[in-house]
Amino acid sequence: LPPPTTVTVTGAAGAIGYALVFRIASGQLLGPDVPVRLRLLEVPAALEAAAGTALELADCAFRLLADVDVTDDPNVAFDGAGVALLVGAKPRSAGMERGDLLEANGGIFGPQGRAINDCAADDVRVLVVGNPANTNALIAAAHAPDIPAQRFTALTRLDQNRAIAQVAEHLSVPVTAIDGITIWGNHSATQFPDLAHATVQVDGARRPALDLVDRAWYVDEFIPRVAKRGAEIIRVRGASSAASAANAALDHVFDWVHGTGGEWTSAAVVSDGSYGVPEGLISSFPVRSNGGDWEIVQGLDVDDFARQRIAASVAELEEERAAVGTLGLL
Ligand code: NAX
Repeated sequence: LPPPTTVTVTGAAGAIGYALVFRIASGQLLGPDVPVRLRLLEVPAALEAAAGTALELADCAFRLLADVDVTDDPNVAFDGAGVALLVGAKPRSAGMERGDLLEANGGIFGPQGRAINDCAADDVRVLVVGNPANTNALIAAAHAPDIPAQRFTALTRLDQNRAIAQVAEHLSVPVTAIDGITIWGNHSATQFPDLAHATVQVDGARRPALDLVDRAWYVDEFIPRVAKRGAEIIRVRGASSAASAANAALDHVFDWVHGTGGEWTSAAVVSDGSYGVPEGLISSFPVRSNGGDWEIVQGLDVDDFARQRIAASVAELEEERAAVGTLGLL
């Protein structure tokens, strides 16, 4: 077996963290032949709970788990990290303005970005899950000048997986029949789940998804349902998505590390100006990985409908960037 890869999980005592770390230790993040060293970062008040999770990790006797450290010091947590999963964030509390939320998270993601810059492996892969994920990733990247911004990404794979599941259910086909869905923009209710390039395998033929569904279903049901699925889960389950978010984080990193082959998926990555998204914003795109960096899929036709939807979500990202810029967080 190769030497272990250090995987840092922040917010490890939280709901997503608990759904994540056992699967990482069992090999579902990096593959069945890659040992991992887990570093769990928590706030002081949750260190004891994270230590309890570490006891349970030991009790699994995972073949691939080299060791587990629990700490509240970002410099210790990110030391040598090859993968950093930034899950811990400040949730929006009652009466909190968006500016307050951005500022509170800037206080987390700025110092963590700095610690990643100073301590992580040169080729670290960073995935931000904690909301507002895109802008938190932007803040972390801004504090890590020595690490290419391409190494900082945010999670929209859960939205992608939700979109696939909705189409599969609507058309009564297996999820494996569906290809070419894209999530554009912000991981928020303004996101655009795009079916324009999606295809579905039916009766041995690959057909455009938009030939198989009504326009009204696409625009009035599918798009809002995917964009607001997080709220639906909270309403029905009584708690926010945790296992599905952890699962999507595993998918994101697994594909980034192992490559996507010909298919594309969605991830929020730093814009190079593609599709009119201002350079430097961390926005969701159709992406492929060759096992090294994510690459934005080029040359897709974007019609007026899609252009407007993408622009609306990107406008929100620009507002968030301007707000954190004004707060001195970039
Ligand atoms: P929990 O509140 O269960 O856990 C968060 C944990 O983070 C807590 O244990 C807390 O102590 C810790 N934490 C807070 N500040 C920290 C810091 N500075 N350093 C280290 N740890 C810190 O939330 P959970 O349900 O696990 O969700 C975590 C985040 O994921 C939230 O921001 C949530 O909004 C976001 N989500 C993102 C999704 C996505 O697709 N991008 C979907 C699911 C989820 O809503």
